[in-house]
Amino acid sequence: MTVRNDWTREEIQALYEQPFLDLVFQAQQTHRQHFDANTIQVSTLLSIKTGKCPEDCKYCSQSARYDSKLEAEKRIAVDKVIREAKEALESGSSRFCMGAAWRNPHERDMPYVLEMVREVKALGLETCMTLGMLNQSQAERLHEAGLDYYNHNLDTSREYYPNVISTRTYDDRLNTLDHVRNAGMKVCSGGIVGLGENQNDRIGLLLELATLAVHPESVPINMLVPIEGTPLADVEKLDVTEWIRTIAVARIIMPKSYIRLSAGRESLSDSDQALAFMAGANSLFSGEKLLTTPNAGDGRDKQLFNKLGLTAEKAKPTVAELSIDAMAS
Ligand code: SAM
Ligand code: DTB
Ligand code: SF4
Repeated sequence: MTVRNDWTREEIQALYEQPFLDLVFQAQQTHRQHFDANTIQVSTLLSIKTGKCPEDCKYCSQSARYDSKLEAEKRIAVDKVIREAKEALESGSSRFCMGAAWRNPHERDMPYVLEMVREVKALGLETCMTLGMLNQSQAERLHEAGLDYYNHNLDTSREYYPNVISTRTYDDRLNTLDHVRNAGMKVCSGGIVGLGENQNDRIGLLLELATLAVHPESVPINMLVPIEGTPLADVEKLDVTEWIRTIAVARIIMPKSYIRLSAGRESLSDSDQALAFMAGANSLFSGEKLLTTPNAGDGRDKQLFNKLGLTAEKAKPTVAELSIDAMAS
């Protein structure tokens, strides 16, 4: 089956509204055409600058505009990042994702983030960053330093977006994705469900992602983690089957992308997560913490992987390791 970038809203809606078991079955069939069904890509997240963010994303613990009681932390030192990355590698992660609560990186931050990328890459981990909006030159410098992925989410549909964020536009986000793509990096972009949006908005988000000129290689589907003090703290909890439907449709319409179980796993049962894997999810964040909120944790994930017979995708060997192998053979 070829990868399509011309999906229509009607097609996506028809997929989304199928009987649940038909949808999950179709997603699993698509999944098996492109991936090993029992291998999950595991990433670790680290917050490299926490809180006091000038943006007003209504879900976020890190926005300076809401009283979320979060303890802010200035940009952390490069050696601390390296220590955390080594631990992530030892615990079985293949990708290390560094996030900062910025609207965009300032030029004074660039030497530090570039150094972080170089050092983490040298450990043999894939590198990912999420630092807010990027201009073309910043994207190019990150790529040159060895950044593999840049995460920047569309978050929701174009129509619902103004209810969630007012300080940057939907087109600002698409421009950053263009800069990342033009610089030659892989794109990680997805969204959040459970923001109070309706089904049409979840379909709208999927439509935007699946009609990008090139699909994001990684598509995180976050489930809102309600944060006390933020405007979305008391939004009605979305039924978990809607999250699974969103994952399943993402799998069908972006068949070669990694679909990532992101925020929200901590509150889900093992069987909900198994259903998400059945629906084609094949990537997750490991560790006790996401950026600021608790995550499922390594112990629980190890049990889940054992119970379901899943294995973590191996980190790709570094260029240095490859040449040592070549010399030895
Ligand atoms: N500040 C950068 C930015 O927004 O571009 C990077 C970090 S930001 C925390 C990355 C993504 O995490 C957001 O786009 C959003 O999709 C997700 N996220 C943040 N807070 C969340 C929450 N409370 N529940 C679920 N997802 C959340
Ligand atoms: C993404 O889509 N989800 C991750 C990652 N990209 C950076 C972040 C989730 C954050 C959840 C809330 C928190 O821990 O602050
Ligand atoms: Fe800032 Fe990112 Fe949180 Fe928005 S999601 S408030 S940009 S840290």
